[in-house]
Amino acid sequence: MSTNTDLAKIFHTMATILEIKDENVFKINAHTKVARVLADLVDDVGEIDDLTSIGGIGKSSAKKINQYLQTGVMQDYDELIDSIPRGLLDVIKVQGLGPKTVRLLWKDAGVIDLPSFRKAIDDGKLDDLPRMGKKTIQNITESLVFLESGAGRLRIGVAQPIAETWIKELKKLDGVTEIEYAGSLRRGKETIGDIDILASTTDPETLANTFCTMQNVAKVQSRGSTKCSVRLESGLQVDLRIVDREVFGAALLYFTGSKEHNVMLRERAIKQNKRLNEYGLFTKDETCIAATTEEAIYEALALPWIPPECREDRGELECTETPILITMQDIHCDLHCHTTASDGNMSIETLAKQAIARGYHTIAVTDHSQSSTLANGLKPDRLLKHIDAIHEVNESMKEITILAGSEVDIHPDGHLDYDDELLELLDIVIASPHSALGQSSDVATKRLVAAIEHPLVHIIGHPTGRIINQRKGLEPDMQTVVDAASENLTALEVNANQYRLDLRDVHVRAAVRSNTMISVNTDAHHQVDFDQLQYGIHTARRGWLPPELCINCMSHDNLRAWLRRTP
Ligand code: DGT
Ligand code: CA
Ligand code: CA
Ligand code: ZN
Repeated sequence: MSTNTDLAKIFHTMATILEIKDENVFKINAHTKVARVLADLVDDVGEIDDLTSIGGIGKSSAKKINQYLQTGVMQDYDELIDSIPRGLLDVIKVQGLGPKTVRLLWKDAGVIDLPSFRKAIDDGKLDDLPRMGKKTIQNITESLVFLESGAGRLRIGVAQPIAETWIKELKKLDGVTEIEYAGSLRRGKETIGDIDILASTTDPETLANTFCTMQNVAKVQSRGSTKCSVRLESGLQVDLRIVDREVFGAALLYFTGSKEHNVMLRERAIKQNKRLNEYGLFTKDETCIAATTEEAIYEALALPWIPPECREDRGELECTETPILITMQDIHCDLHCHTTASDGNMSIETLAKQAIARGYHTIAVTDHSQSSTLANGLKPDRLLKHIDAIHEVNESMKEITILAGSEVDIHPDGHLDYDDELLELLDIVIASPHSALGQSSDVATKRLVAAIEHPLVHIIGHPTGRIINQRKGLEPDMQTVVDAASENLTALEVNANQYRLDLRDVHVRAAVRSNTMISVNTDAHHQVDFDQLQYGIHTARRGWLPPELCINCMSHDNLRAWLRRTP
């Protein structure tokens, strides 16, 4: 995509966000105008000396464009996309919804993303809203589930619910004995190219028929007795393979991938005078050694069963035992959550109740610090009152420990957004980068290390600040960051939000290798955000994280001791 189109899209998005936020109409129109001018521009915008010579582009827009051309980021844009629930940009892609309606849905019906939109519809919350007739709602419901995120690869948070719905539906059919999703989705990758479903059935005809006529199938690309492929209205492709029950394990292994992992397994088989394919593991004279389960095949290859998340040719064939990886059940607390004090929509009590419902022993309230003005960050006097309020609720709720914390901005030069005297009053301090995410790798490394070395910081929140499909974020030297964290007993976060997944899988792997503590948190702003934990767990498992290296897996007392640690 050319720079002109990129920039046009950015200005268009900024206009949309400003409109959702009900900002000044002149400001909105100015952004829309710049987007149009850029889209129509014949010359490459980078070649133009004085941008203000173009009609419709004023001084401030020119400044933003130049910043983007020089650094690859636009501060204003980054700040704006952080200033509303990110999922609203998905909601606005629903046919027929304008910014005004989206604002209404957000403010009056608590809609923040597609899942909460669906829930609001199901709960009948939209029935009372103006401009939301029964027919509109019906149309929305139909297109909603399959809405894509825009860029080529779908976020796991979009693909996984679709796959789960399909599996649940198809499982009900007579004759189906096995059905699972495979491919990158089973490996828990952060983005998904297409969905691969694998099944065994005594009635392939019914399964294929149902599969090809599922709701929102736009096109049946191929339909055979062993393989069907469909494309949804959103463009997403779903493949179904039907295999004999006896070889389900071999097929599951093959179609889970990754290709690289498969290649390594095949080579290993050859070295042992065997042959591996999607039908099983065979001897030279074609006798089947194993095929029904993955475990049996790995075992026959003298390997432990390898969890799907580790099947990426990242050293997994050297394992002598199945690596012990973190699971959802190992998580006993959430240490990064927001309330109405900054940009969340839950009260301290609601937050605590959510945590109790999940069986947690501890929840940390970590609202934004003063420099995050767009997120309604707390000035010192408000923070002091907030700390008291949190401690008060903590006293009143015996079932759970509520920690008074803060998500403190790490300034571009590495210093923190509050003084030490204030930080000392907090039970837990998360330090996160929110601004200047386009700075050079060197500066970014120094910035993060400075925060890591700060004696009052417990966790570095979403260390790179990347947003999947939207923003690259910082690119520090991760080994240096990880080593500093390990040395200073600072934990690095795996932010479980499906847009972030930050640290990402390979970073977690580096951290694990250096014995660095990790904290998997949801960064919940709304109740539904707690359900994103699964994506953080996938990412952590892809980084081979064992529960021992995750502070969220500690017992109540061990966590308290860890938080009070002196480095
Ligand atoms: P994606 O869909 O791009 O997110 O990634 P995958 O890993 O789901 O890849 P996909 O959908 O093309 O194929 C699913 C799995 O099938 C893949 O992980 C491994 C297996 N597979 C597909 N094509 C080949 C191939 O040519 N050779 C081998 N060894 N395996 C293959
Ligand atoms: Ca796939
Ligand atoms: Ca596929
Ligand atoms: Zn943050």
